[in-house]
Amino acid sequence: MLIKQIGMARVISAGLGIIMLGAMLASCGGEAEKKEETGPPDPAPMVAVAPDTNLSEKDGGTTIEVRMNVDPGTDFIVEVGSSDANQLRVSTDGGATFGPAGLITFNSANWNMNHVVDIAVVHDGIIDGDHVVDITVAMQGETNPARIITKSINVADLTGIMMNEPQANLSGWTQCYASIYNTGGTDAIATILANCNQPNLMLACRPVGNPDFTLAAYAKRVDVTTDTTTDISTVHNANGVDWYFNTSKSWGFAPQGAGVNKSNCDYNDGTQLLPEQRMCVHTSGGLIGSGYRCGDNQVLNLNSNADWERVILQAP
Ligand SMILES: [Ca+2]
Ligand SMILES: [Ca+2]
Repeated sequence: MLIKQIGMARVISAGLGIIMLGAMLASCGGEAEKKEETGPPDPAPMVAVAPDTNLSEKDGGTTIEVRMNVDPGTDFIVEVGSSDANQLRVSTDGGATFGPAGLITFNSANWNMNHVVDIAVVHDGIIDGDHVVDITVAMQGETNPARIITKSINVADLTGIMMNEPQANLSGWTQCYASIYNTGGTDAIATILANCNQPNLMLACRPVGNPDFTLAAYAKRVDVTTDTTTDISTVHNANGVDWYFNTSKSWGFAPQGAGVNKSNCDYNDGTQLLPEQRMCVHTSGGLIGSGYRCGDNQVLNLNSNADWERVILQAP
């Protein structure tokens, strides 16, 4: 009974929940061990604010907040780790550096203050499916699973069309082509594809000088460059995006299932679904042409426009 009361008091103050109580009861076999349990609660980290549990590569990330259950009296080092640093990375220094793990030092001055831990989604640049990643919080070096707090986060693959995506988030990608929308008749598509020869390609567009892409989408290189002929409505679906490509018509993407009107670029006559999520570049005779859209052409027609650019990025 004594053990149970102590155990319950610990649960209330420790915030580690029933798992910790169960572990302590299981370990209390004899009288000598019971006496050892009569001291103050063990210092242990606790997660005061839990993370978002559903993220995608379209998200920047989430945060958790960590503090101690009691004053540790001396320096107590907590390690926050990611079970898969290829999907989620953590920062315990306010976002200055991200890695597979980070440390927080608690002491009598800060034990009861929430320390914000930033968790960043890795934009890996590959079509790698969804992953469940465990974020763990425990005393540095802790190996007892009952004393390790685990928060599982689902990280969905990046699919579909990104809007207002910071290029800085696309850590797996390198730029292999860019031109202003008024460029036409000079850049050979064969040369562009020779430079953009990695297995994944992303088409993107934005105002010149803007660090964020107004629109961006990617898929396997073979999908982004599948010839959809000069037909007005044929698309090729891949990675949640409808693609079209022909060296004498146009090159671009539209929302999955929303239909296209390649005349010669995808043209919004006022009836298109999701016109703001469509990108199109004219092509002619194997060359990139001037224009045409980065969003809704009824809002902004980019033929001969000198202020917007189209960009191609690649990833292994
Ligand atoms: Ca991923
Ligand atoms: Ca991915």
